[in-house]
Amino acid sequence: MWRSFAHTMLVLTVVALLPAAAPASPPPPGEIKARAWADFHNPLSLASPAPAHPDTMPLVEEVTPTGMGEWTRVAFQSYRDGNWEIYTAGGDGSHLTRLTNHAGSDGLPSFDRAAAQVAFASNRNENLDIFIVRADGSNLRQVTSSGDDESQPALSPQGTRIAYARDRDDNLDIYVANTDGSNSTRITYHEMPDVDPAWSPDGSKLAWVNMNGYVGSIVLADPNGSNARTISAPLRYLENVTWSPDGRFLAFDYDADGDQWNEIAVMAIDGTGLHTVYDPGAALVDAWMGSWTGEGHWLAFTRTEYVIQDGRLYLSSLRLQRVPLTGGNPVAITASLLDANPDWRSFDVTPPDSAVEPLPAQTPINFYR
Ligand SMILES: [Ca+2]
Ligand SMILES: [Ca+2]
Ligand SMILES: [Ca+2]
Ligand SMILES: [Ca+2]
Repeated sequence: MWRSFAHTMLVLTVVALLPAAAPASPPPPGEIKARAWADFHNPLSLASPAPAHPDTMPLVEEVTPTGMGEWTRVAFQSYRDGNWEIYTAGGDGSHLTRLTNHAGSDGLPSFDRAAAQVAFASNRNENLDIFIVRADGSNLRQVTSSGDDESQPALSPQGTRIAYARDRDDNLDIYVANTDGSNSTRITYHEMPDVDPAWSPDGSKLAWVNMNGYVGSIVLADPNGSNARTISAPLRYLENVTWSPDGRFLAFDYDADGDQWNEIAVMAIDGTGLHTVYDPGAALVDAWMGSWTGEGHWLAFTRTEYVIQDGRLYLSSLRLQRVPLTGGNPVAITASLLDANPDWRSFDVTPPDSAVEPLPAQTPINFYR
């Protein structure tokens, strides 16, 4: 979630801070992205103003109802009301519920396993802090309150602990605390940014990303930081690590083919089998990994499109979509072009059968004779 947080909340601010001098000839889009990426860890991203080109974002996308709204929930952030807020909806976009209503930027939602509560990051108190709210919008409470920026919250599956990244003295590290904020413990001590924590489905492991410039490596450890080991090669623009429901695989996004724009990829937790699942296949488009669907057949993600104006990268649209784990065409989750960072939960292991097949009216009881 680390760069998504930056991207989603901050790209506009970041680009606004870049030198104003125009080059003799415009740099290629990839170079502009690389330049913006260098500042993406700046937590001020949450203070991002509205997307730059709202006129280019008509809300026109159709979503086909599938009935999954009754057995799935997706937490996400949306700018649809002119301010980053936390929402939930069914996996088909139905049952839309807004959980926050504050002038500050609220983003990066994380469900517990039961989808009973949502953790999120907010800059409503000047710097970034972690908050938790019930899935019905009640019982909002603040988990962190330091003057540092705390972000990228990951609720443990049981909903009792929370992992997050804290930016202290310009060094991002992973912390784990109880959900009331007590017992906050730092578990990484690298000079480089340690970001994007993710709990295994049984709560016994944490994965996170250790950054080094444009590349990141996936680290796996116990929740107290012990037994840490790096399980991936350095991957360009790596972010948004998330576990499969069976705990055997990780999905994330990175630039697999070297064209600067991110694809969604899957790898086993022993580091083998790295392969690309989905490539948007266009310049100025990233796929940001969000969450596996509960039954594990789909990957929910943010399709992120950019525009370049005056040599700067701007967000153009953010769409929630899901793509089959086996690859193929994405399906829309919501209809807005201003939604990002989905976290998906399903309440059943498998979708319910839609109907029992009725027997023919005249079927004899002794039909097998
Ligand atoms: Ca808000
Ligand atoms: Ca803080
Ligand atoms: Ca660090
Ligand atoms: Ca790419």
